[in-house]
Amino acid sequence: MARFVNVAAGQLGPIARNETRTEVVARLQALMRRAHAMGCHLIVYPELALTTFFPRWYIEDQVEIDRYFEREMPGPETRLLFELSKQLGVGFCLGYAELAVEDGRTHRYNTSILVDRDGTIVARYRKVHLPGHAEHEPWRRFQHLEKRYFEPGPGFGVANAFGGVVGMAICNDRRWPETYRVMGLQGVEMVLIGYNTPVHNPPAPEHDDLSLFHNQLVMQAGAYQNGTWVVGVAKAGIEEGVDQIGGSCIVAPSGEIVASCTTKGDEIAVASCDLDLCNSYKRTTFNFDVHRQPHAYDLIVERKGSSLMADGSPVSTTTINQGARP
Ligand code: ING
Repeated sequence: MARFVNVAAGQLGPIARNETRTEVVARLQALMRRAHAMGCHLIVYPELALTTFFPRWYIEDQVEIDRYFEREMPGPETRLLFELSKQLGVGFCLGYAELAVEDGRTHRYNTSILVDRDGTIVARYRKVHLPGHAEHEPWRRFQHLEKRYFEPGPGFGVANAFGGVVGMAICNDRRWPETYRVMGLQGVEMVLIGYNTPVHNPPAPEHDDLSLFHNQLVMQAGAYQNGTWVVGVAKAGIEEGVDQIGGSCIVAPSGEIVASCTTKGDEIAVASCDLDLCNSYKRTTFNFDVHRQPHAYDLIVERKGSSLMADGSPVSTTTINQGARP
């Protein structure tokens, strides 16, 4: 049998610093209408999809920083998107900067929500892997201050939605295998990932030419190794002078890319995703219960950084296999 979810990757081109939420919501609505016209049940939008990617700047005034955050969701300007979602019967995944007051304390997260076809929020995820740096580093062509502006979230969950098991991750999360495996262990069948990825990575410019390759590599690997669909959606193009990759795509549990955007602007790429295609991978090659050997994996949780031998050389597998720990 088949369990089809018709999905649109709702890629955005640049969002200017002075673009209002109302203007951005109009762009999101236009993409949702196009997705609906293609028979989609779900549209996935990028990370921080309501504003420009503000962590590219060192901003000292907290009032100015907080202008990029949402205190309520839906809020007065985003409500229109929820209403269209309910009207069209198209659910969505939306990334935004969340300002939350919990137990009297203010928290700031890089967040995404999953909204069902009736316009109700069914899941919320707060980005775990915050890349970049926390202090102003003027040597960089542009900053990447997510470690300054956001707190890491508690972890990766899944939700029963769209006829299957759906999970979320955000941008840098997609580069870490733990992201997919933690959701894989919860039976995830579709992982929704928005991203804002500059072509240029100041600490490692030699990686720049590989930015699109790395984007696809990690999502294809995550999909195949966990028998899940993966939908990756870019905020693309030259945004306030910084060129960000496109490469939005929909990856099947086989690891094959079944749909992808070809521009760096507002664009949808659509696929009819049969969630039952996950089964043959989850029941054979990646039948975790039959094949995994957790007794061999404890370093993954015990150790944050990789340990190096006294002379600075990496720990040899021989050392680990003998159980001796340097
Ligand atoms: N952006 C980038 C990402 O992980 C980055 C940061 C770029 C890390 C290039 C490594 C190399 O896709 C966000 N927002 O995480």
